[in-house]
Amino acid sequence: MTPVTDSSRTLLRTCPLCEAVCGLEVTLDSADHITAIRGDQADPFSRGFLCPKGATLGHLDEDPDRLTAPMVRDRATDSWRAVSWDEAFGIIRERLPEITRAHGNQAVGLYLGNPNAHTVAGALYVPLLIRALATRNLYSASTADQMPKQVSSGLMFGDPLTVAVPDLDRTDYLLMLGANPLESNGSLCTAPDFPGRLKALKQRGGRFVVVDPRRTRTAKLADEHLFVRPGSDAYLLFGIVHTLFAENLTDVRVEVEGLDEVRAAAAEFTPETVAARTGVPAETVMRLARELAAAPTAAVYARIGTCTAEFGTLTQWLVDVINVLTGNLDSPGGAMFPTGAALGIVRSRPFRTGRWASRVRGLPEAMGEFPVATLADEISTPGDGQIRAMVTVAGNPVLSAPGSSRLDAAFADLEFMVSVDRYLNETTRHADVILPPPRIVQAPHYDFALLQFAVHNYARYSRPLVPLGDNLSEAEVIARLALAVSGQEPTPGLDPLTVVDEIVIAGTLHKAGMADRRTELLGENTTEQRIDMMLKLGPYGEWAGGTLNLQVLLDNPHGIDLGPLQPRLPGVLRTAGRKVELAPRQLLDDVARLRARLRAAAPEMVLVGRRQLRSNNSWLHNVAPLVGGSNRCTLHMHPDDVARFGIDGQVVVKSAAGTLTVPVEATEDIMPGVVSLPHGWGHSDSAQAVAREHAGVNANVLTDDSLVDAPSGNAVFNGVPVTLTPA
Ligand SMILES: Nc1nc2c(c(=O)[nH]1)N[C@H]1C(S)=C(S)[C@@H](COP(=O)(O)OP(=O)(O)OC[C@H]3O[C@@H](n4cnc5c(=O)[nH]c(N)nc54)[C@H](O)[C@@H]3O)O[C@H]1N2
Ligand SMILES: Nc1nc2c(c(=O)[nH]1)N[C@H]1C(S)=C(S)[C@@H](COP(=O)(O)OP(=O)(O)OC[C@H]3O[C@@H](n4cnc5c(=O)[nH]c(N)nc54)[C@H](O)[C@@H]3O)O[C@H]1N2
Ligand code: SF4
Ligand SMILES: [Mo]
Repeated sequence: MTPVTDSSRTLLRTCPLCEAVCGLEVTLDSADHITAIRGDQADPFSRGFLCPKGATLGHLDEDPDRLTAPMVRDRATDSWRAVSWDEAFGIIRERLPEITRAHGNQAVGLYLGNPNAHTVAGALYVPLLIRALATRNLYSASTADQMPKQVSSGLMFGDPLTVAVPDLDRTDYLLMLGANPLESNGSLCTAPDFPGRLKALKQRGGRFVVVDPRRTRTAKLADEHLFVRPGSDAYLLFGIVHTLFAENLTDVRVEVEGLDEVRAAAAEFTPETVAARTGVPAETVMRLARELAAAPTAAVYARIGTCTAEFGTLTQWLVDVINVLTGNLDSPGGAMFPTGAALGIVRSRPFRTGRWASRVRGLPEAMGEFPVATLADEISTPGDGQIRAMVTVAGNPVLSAPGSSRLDAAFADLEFMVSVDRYLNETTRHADVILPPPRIVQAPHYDFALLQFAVHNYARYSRPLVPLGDNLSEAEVIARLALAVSGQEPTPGLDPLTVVDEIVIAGTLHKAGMADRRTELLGENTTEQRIDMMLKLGPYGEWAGGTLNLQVLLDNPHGIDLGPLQPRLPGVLRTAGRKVELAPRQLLDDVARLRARLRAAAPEMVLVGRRQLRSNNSWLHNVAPLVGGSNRCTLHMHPDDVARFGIDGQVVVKSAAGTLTVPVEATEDIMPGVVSLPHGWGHSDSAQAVAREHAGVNANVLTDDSLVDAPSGNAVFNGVPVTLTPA
């Protein structure tokens, strides 16, 4: 341990970089520089776990390329200058409302990127910006990620936020498809030290099977790894469902609607039929079904590899169908619904999609959003409702969205763009104004979203470790941006944040019948008072018969253990009949699309993605200790394919959407016929010095934005047909 002297201090905070929500011990010197980061041993959930990204948060903080003042671009010279906050908001107030006055609200698009799921500003203040813009042109990383899970959960359970997660610490059998938590640290399954939890599963005698076209580090840890043809997981899972019915292995323990319809839908997907398409032998499919049925407890878990695919929603649906059929939904050791501590949105009507459709391609909305795969269409296609201005918050869609060359070109044609971001990067270079959030250590932290998906109920709040100084909090940036896009000036003497917080607090208390308790809310500012209110009204809250409030979390800065996951059916259901909808009409209809593709000729070579431990989507490549070594942008390819195509060093990869030249890394750990390229690279023109040196190529030049998973509109990143030629 470094001794804590007068000039240095060690403080606690949650890591905001990924879904594992690890507790950190951050040592700061007298000038508030981060001098050391360790895992917080006393955090009851993460128990000291730390990965290389969390450990290098100090380097990110000291990055000389990180923006520390608002930036404005001169379009004529394409040059940037730092300006005051007042000047930055003044420009926005002048330019953006002019565009909506002339062309209507739809003329402004909003893209919300991944880090919004990790910030208080994203959770509590971005909704204000959404309301201020009042546009249907709302896009986010969700449709490049987990929308299939949300749509299937919404249709089955009535609420898209009611997502079942594997009860990782108690299950006897885990079937994992398309996830690699040894690199990603887990997703839609908040579990710090996911690797340690998987080892514990094995140590207690459990079994763990991985299905992935690559033999990943996770697959190597597993008891069994099965190669699967990319994009074919829905067939594999249907084969399991078929077997469960055919061999009378079902044991449904929750109230469901639609059991017969599922049986009928699965009838044609026999293990033999699906084997040719998936590459998984029929006997193996049947054995998986028998093992899942026989295990005392079991959970099926499928993540990004299966979501960002042509049949993402059907796959996610079948995951929970199997969890139901084997008696494991909502049961300890199975797939369970976590209970987060903060009051969530209470949905009164069952979830549905397609309440409106996108202008150009007629794609249905889901959760109020259009697919990011059609953002370029909406900017580039003239007509009434065309997007002419964009706001991006914490996103880099020029690297992360499918068919991103089109998006890059479309952004260049915008009349005006504002980005809230830490960096000048591939996306924000198109902005007229960039508004930077403060240092991570200057932000408060509570995981509103991620703790709803945690494998153990838990809560932790961190106050800012360092005062804001001249910076604005990201909450205030968003609140002032919301005013500016409406053409409003802040009222002198009134803090815009306080104004919006008071409105939210009054509305929430009124709805809860607690209007007279405003003065009881604790906290240093109105943001904290909102958090106190959400905790008090939440399931463990002081105002709901429990004991939780902000003070309890402040008194327990390592976080508090709220116990193992508990059964929550039927209370958590929001379906019309308050039963699990096992066969939603919309999904049964989509089975026709799946059936039609069963016998389609398979492309010779297909592309999938992969994540790297020391990367974070598109934005940690400027942190020197993280890049290099194994963290490089290379195309993984089986040695037989390398030899067959006569490739030596570099290869030209061509898809329907674009062409890239990339270095090849031959590895036995990938299926023949499949190549893998990580996303988030492609920094050759970057303003960030380190990232530019480790540029790599943008995988999304190859992905095709004309293709989406029909029910959710989700992007298709895996199973992209490609051709390969030696460079
Ligand atoms: N081919 C392919 N493409 C993919 C994927 C894939 O597997 N394959 N995965 C998809 C997935 S799952 C996701 S989630 C998306 C992610 O894609 P995006 O939503 O575009 O998110 P990031 O690439 O993580 O970019 C985050 C941006 O936020 C900025 N930032 C970081 N912290 C903060 C902050 O605190 N506040 C603000 N305002 N900005 C911040 C960073 O500088 C960066 O510009 O990519 C998707 N794209
Ligand atoms: N280090 C690191 N951690 C991260 C991120 C990061 O960029 N870097 N990103 C974060 C984000 S935004 C997310 S959403 C999560 C995602 O977390 P995970 O879901 O664990 O994502 P990956 O590690 O990409 O693992 C996906 C796996 O799916 C496999 N796959 C590809 N196609 C198919 C297919 O058709 N079927 C099957 N069965 N498998 C397939 C790939 O080979 C890969 O091994 O990770 C988060 N954590
Ligand atoms: S696993 Fe995720 S939350 Fe934990 S230290 Fe690493 S980046 Fe941070
Ligand atoms: Mo993601």
